[in-house]
Amino acid sequence: MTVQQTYIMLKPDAVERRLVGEIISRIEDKGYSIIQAKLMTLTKDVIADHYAHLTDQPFYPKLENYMLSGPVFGLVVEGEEAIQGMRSMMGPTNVFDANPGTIRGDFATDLTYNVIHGSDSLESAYIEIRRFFG
Ligand code: DAT
Ligand code: MG
Repeated sequence: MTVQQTYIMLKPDAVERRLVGEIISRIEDKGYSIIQAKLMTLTKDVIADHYAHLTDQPFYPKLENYMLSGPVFGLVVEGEEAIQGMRSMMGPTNVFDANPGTIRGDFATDLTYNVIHGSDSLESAYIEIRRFFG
């Protein structure tokens, strides 16, 4: 068991739908700590860095518009095995496979508008925390 930090981002639909408190409650109830947090408005450049693995995809313009559509709430979450733990709490990328009880399973019905981002590996957590918190 290792204490890890992961980058979590509550996407524009989560902020607009006032789900921030509910989702933070779930993270804290699980036993993780929030060690940094801020509301931010993203730029096209930051979005392209963050989703560099997807810029060639046909759905990228929609994803970019979505991420530009309002502020996001970025968090650094810390806890035992927090990277995989948060991915489990989020549910899978495909919301149609996301079980009730997961954040995407409970709050999302659309592949793009899926409420939450979480780092998927130690390496991406390190890069993403630096990208958004310096
Ligand atoms: P995740 O957010 O689960 O880490 P990802 O990094 O593969 O998934 O993709 C980033 C986001 O891009 C994802 O949250 C929603 C969007 N996305 C991924 N695949 C998609 C698809 N086939 N159609 C529409 N949007 C998609
Ligand atoms: Mg991802």
